[in-house]
Amino acid sequence: MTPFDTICAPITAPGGAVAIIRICGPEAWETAATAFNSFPTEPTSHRAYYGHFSNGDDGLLVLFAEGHSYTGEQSAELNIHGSSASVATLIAHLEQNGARLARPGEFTERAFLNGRIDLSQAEAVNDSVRAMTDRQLSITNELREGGLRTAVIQASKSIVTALAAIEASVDFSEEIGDVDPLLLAERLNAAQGVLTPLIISGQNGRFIREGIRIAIVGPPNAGKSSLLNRLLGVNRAIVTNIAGTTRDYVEETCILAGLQCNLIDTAGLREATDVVESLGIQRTRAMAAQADLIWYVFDASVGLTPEDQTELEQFEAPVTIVANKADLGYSESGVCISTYTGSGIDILIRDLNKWAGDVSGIVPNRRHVEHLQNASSSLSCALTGIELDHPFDLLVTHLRSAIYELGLITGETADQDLLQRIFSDFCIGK
Ligand SMILES: Nc1nc2c(ncn2[C@@H]2O[C@H](COP(=O)(O)OP(=O)(O)O)[C@@H](O)[C@H]2O)c(=O)[nH]1
Ligand SMILES: [Mg+2]
Repeated sequence: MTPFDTICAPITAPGGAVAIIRICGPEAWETAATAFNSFPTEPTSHRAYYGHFSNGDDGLLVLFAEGHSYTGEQSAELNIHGSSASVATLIAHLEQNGARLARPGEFTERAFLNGRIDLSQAEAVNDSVRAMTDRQLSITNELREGGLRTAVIQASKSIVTALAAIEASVDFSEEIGDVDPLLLAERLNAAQGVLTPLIISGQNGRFIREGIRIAIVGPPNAGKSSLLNRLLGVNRAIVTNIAGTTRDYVEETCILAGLQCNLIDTAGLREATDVVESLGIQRTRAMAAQADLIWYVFDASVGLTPEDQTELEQFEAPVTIVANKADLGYSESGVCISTYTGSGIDILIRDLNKWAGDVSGIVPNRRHVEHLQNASSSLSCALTGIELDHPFDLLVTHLRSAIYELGLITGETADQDLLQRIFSDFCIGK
């Protein structure tokens, strides 16, 4: 195990009734003992002890022996009352008695460096903490439990075996003879067979994983802000019957049909009457360009105008047309809703759900998908090489690069830069 120093940090968010401070490293128990009046003479892993802490607070101390903790190192968790005063005084005491304040993500980084989890699992820890919907949580659980790690190792093994066979046949051609190209192709196809469904599931699950950016766009007075308010269940955006009420965009996150949605209400599209409105409309177009999905809202009693048609042709993102004010009129185009009566909103949400797709099992994140794709195209190059009877030593580069790409997912081939990028995204205490 890598020798590390002893670190500490609150692992709970401020504001709760209870706070937990974790200490981990070679002197974790020793440091905890300086802060706790009932430290046992024979400390036992996974036991909780009641007593008083150095700051006068009372609570529980839980001990974890080396090899049996989150990071793999000796650890202690101090359960105290959740006030900021209690946390700050205890942390100050620990800092004076052998521990240093942990950097963001340092506990999980140590778990990774100590080989308890791979990089994909470490990333999933962060996602578990941030999951907003039960679908995000279940994706994240699968990754955290090592679903991707197992699959990637399996693919990697097939490639390594193929590579070893080629290298042996190059080095010892007289003793071993040539490699059977069919056998080689079979190994690489086996690896492809693992990677392809992972890539598809990562792509299909993107919106469930990351949430959906939905820009609510359309002519003034169509009821865009009313729709936002209705979906949020609060009067977030100003609604009036004056065209041009919404000038700046309003962005809010909510959960619709179990999907994390970032709803962006925008200024109505029309010839602006003043500078502020025209800047607002510029922002509307920028929001529409960045959105995953556009809800184009128009007034059903007015109908879709030629101006609407022109706007609709310009969007690059997929568009769902929404005919609002169904209580006043009817439109053939799009989903008919009324933000007044609430009619049709369920259909709009069902449409969203269908649009976002469904996935189950292992859903790799964007970073994983990128490396899976790179590995997969290297394998394709190697397979083409085999088909075209290329000399086997030319395949070696492709196979090495596939192994390297897969190693970036598990972290095996990750450099310091990549690790830093990933762990700096964590909060302190993770
Ligand atoms: N009859 C009716 N009026 C609506 C409906 N939704 C919004 N409105 C009204 O339409 C006007 C414009 O609404 P607003 O949400 O500000 O539209 P926006 O300019 O597109 O954001 C307001 O007077 C709303 O009360 C609806 O479903 N039915
Ligand atoms: Mg508005």
